[in-house]
Amino acid sequence: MQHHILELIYLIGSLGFVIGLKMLSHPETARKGNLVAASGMGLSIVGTLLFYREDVPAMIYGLILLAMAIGTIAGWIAAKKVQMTAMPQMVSIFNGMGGACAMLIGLIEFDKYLVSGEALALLTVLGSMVIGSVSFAGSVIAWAKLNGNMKKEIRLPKYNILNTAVMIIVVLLVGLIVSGQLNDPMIVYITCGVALLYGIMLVIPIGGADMPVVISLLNSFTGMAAAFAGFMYSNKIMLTGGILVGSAGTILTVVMCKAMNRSLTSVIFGAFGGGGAASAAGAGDKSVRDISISDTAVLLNYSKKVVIVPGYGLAVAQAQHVIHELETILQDRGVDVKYAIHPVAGRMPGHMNVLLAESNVDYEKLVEMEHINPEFATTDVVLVIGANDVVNPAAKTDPGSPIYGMPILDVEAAHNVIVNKRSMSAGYAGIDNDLFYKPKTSMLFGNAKQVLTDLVNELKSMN
Ligand code: TAP
Repeated sequence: MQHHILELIYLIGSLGFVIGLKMLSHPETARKGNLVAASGMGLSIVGTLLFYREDVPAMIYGLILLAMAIGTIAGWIAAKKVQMTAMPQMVSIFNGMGGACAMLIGLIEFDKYLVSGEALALLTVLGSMVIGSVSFAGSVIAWAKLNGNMKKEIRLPKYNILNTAVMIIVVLLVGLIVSGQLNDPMIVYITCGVALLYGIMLVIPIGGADMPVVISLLNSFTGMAAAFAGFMYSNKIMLTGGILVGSAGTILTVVMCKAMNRSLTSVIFGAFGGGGAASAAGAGDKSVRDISISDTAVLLNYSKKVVIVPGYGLAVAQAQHVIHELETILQDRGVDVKYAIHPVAGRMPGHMNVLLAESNVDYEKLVEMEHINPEFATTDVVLVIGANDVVNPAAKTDPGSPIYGMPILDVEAAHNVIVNKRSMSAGYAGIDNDLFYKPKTSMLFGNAKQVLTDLVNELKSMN
């Protein structure tokens, strides 16, 4: 009877995951979707504690509850405190925790199968341990890089050959253990160590603009590791959750690669995109044209169509509310205002959507890159706020550029381009941007929040 109740709970939990995931695909339902999926997980955890086995000593329950309390409090505080701009590193470290769980499960469970020599069971245990280790170590490195703790590019000579060799060693070791040719527990620990090393080596050379792809790839690894663990325990909710995370992560990886026009192999083995500040100093004697707040306000006020391009700087400045105010003022004066959303603007997938949703910008006004690009030719003013790489023409014109091939927002086609940023500093890819020196471009220097506030006040005074 207990078993059937648990099966039913797992079914409801799995449905929660699927429905939640579906709801996450639209900004309007995403918040609720997260809650639905979390409730499915909560229900499954409670169900497991109540109905999984009867012979568990009270002390073990005590330990489980203690671990859950510590994890819940730590997760709650971290999620409450995190700045929107630090979200990618938090996602990365949380993902790493999932990988660490799968690794520990493998380490705890392997010896009984090592003794019995069941090949399939051993394969699932080691699958969970190895993939979990790669995901854990890789996520910690990704966190350190995104958090600015690891600024120096470390790239060993012939690193791609080295990495491939380490990966082959891991696969060989797993093969030898599963086939029964090696059955010393020490070999399993060594395999785990080499898998951890591989995780570190995989992420260390990957730079700059390729980080989002790596994070979603590591996400899919954690999902796969959890699915292996679910298979090993014959636990349906773990299996379903793992498969969903694994496949969602894989799809996101493919989508991100497409958005940046990069193949997954070139992300993993190509290791460009870091760029540092290498070519940021390429400005030479080119000059830019400044524009004042009042001239910008006049230009905007008498436009028919304005497209706002939000970027990472908008998030840093926390200027999402004031940009919405600017949009509303212009809209009320009969100007057609839209936002151009680049898939990798900001520092995480959907960053601009989340940011603008916070200030209640109408979702209909957020237009994806492929739909807004043909509209720039009929746009009077493009207002670029804290965006840089996503409007850099080098992606189309300079084969030597680290972002060459990445689709960009074709703002140059508009009649006027006004770029707001604080200085001539480079963006994430560390490269100079020719757009700033084009005859149609004017620079509106300053912190995005201050500049937009001044613009709003100027527009109000023009009434
Ligand atoms: P970036 O190219 O990083 O440029 C942001 C610009 O904002 C900077 O040039 C900076 O110039 C300006 N800025 C910073 N703080 C500002 C402030 N307070 N007020 C006004 N401007 C400010 O941003 P982007 O165009 O959004 O491109 C995103 C980049 O990040 C891409 O290269 C992408 O591949 C990468 N990336 C994306 C993701 C995801 S998934 N979205 C994740 C990791 C990396 P100043 O310093 O001169 O102000």
